[in-house]
Amino acid sequence: PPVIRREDYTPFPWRVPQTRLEFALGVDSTRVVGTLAVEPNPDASPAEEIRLAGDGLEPLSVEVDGQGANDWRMDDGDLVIALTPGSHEVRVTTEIDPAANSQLMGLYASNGMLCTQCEAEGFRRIAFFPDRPDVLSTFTVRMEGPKDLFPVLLSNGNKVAEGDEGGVKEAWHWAEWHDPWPKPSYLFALVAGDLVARKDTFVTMSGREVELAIWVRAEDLPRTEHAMESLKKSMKWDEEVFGREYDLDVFNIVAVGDFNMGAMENKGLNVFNTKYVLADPETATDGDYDGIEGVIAHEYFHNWSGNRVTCRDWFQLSLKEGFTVLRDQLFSQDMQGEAVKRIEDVRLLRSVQFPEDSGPLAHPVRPDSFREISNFYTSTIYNKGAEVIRMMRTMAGPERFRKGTDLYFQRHDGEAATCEDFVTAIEQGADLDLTQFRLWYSQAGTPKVEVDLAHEGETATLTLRQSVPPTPGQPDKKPMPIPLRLALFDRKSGTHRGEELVVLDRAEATLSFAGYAEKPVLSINRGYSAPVAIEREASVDDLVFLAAHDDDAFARYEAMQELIVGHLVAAVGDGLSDADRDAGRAAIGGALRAVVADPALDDQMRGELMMLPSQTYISEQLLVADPGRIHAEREALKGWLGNTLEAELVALHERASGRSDGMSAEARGARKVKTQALVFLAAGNPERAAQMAAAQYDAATTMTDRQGALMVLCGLSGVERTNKLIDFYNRYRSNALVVDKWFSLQASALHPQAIEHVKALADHPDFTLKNPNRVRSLYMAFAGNPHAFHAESGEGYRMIADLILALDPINAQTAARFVPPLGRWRRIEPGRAGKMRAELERIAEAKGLSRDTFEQVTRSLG
Ligand code: DPP
Ligand code: ZN
Repeated sequence: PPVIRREDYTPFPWRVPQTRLEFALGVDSTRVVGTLAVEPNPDASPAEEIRLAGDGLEPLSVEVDGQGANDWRMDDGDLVIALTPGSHEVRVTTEIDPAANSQLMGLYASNGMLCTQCEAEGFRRIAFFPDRPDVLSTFTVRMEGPKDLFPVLLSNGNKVAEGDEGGVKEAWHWAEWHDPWPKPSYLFALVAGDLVARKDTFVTMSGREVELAIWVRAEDLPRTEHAMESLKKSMKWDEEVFGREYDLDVFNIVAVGDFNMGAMENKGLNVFNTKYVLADPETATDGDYDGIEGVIAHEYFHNWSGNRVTCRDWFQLSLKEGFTVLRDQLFSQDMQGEAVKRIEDVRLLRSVQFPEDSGPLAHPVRPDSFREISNFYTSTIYNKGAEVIRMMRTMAGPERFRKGTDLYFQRHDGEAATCEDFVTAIEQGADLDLTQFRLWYSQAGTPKVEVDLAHEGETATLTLRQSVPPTPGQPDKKPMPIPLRLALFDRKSGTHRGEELVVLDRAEATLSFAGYAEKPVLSINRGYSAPVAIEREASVDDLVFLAAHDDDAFARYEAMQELIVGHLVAAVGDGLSDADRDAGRAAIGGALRAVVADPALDDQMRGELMMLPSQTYISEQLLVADPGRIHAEREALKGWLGNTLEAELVALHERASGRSDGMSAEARGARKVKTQALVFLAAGNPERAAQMAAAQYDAATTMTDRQGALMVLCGLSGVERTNKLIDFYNRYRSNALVVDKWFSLQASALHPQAIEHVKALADHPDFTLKNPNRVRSLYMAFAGNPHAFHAESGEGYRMIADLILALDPINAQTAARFVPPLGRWRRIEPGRAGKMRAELERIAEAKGLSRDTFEQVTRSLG
């Protein structure tokens, strides 16, 4: 497959002001007639033919200006038609088989309904079209189909007509939709099925009433309330915080059980994975509730950051994704509380994006080349992209940043823009000089900042040194502007004299702070103001101090993490003397005890502070990691803490159990610390923890409590584990999303037989490779299970490679997502690394690999 390069961009020679699509719908056969009004693009060099992208399509008829055309050819799946200069009408008929579409790209059948997914390049599986984001067209869609199978017919925009008469067959009906906003084909959507809606209305800031509908299967209707509330909150928030008003009379959301991604922002007709719509306390966890709120907001916010202003080409993907992630993060901070949300976002960044950025798949926020764009829907594009824009906001302040985004929306409304356009608008609107800052878009790799604080006389001297590591294709890097919020604490009073924002824009800088008779305690990168790795030799005392006293919640969490990471990295490195091990554990135990006891903390924050750093994050600190040793040391520490703090943890569990019912913030916090307490106790006193977990399971009034208890039991051996797993399955077997949890809990458990469990689950009647949620629930959970995936025998690696090979022909996009865990081999100890590499080679040798998997495997072996 060819490599596509950003520098090769040229505009499309034709414009397509109008597109009319006519669908005769059937599950096994759908006929599509596409009529395109085309005219030469004055901004491009003229062409004598038009290339319409196709993927697996055959033209049944080709007409130009109402006449059958002969002057056309097929080229690599595309339809190339000769055209004389001037405006034309091009009409092409094709037929597709939605039921056979297991890739879930284009038009496909899910549970009897028909739906679409077009981003990034799925539209070319439906109709021949210039399927690229810089070709914007006004779409009119007429669809007809059997009324009994498809009583509901939806597309983008507004429904303009419908009827029962005139269908190709009796008992058919039809509907016509018109979307007044020109859009690229990746935002096209169509849904036909037996659906019911939760309806509501929203009055916009200018007083227009918008009809809201969330379409689901009838039995799911009771679980749509939270999604609807989230939608209304998102609409209001985007008006208040970004000044963005909704622009159609209807906003439809459809929930689909078979979906590759989380959700899709098609204009006026968002299509969602059921996972991000359906919730009630009995079947969804607090995390699921937050996920729904965040994803509903994200897709809604795309209406401006993505749809009204779209991307010129797919290299600009972060233009809409990074910005929209930032927008949904700020929204969730406002809904849920800033501190906890920020900690969660940073944890995700460091556990997914950092490993990506330090491995063979590292790429800049604005990539330079790709073979398959689906592989670039990455944590770098999304999460690092959001961090990069967040830094601009930090440097400008929220008010000036808003001036920048206002300018961006105003200047580029209706256009296909670039990351450069965005930066320029922020630069001018917010009055910032972002010349050097643009490096954040072009340089891959997580910058490292070495921090040293010296003290002499009355002066504290801070030295900062940055370096950006080499990444594939980018051996040498330049220093970037790194905004660091910092404060110097007086050890005695436990206070500081105010926070400063320092922008480190050179390789090295030294700052002096006068008037400190004693050496202060440094709190740096507060609020995680820059997505960098801070390296410093902070003393255990300083970290304990910050964990207890820092007034920045993130910095407090960070101090806890640093304290534990420092200890574990030393333990798995050269090993610790008994005395050092005891001292390290005592410090961590003391800090954790203080967290458990601190009356000033709410439980949500307490739960964050109690969390041990993840295995991936610890591995990231090491050039070459031994997963077995890290796992053993981490578990040993957990066990020691569970043992040493047993009384406190049991008391915490008991106290929290008294107030963990309902959906209040307090109850949610209580649920969080309950399960945290059980996690430590399970490592320290498994018998007692098993009893407590079984009791928590039985008394549970929410999925959060029930799943938390079952998660703990899954890691233990014994009869309670079996009993509760059986009970859970029987209780929820008809609910696919909860059955997913049942698979995941077993696949991610630290149980010694996890590999055997996963093998057995792959043969379970409920397991299928056809449903991405189900595949991920078993195998993504397994690939993230440090102890089972990294089994010394290499069996875990083999299982993931076998999965990739089996899934690739069915769903290439999803299969390729399983390559990165194997691609980490260079950072793993040689014994395991050889086995991981061998599995990648085995995949690479397979015949007929998809472009998706081929690209990821090649880069990973690279
Ligand atoms: N649906 C995906 C998202 O919203 C891709 N646009 O991020
Ligand atoms: Zn998005």
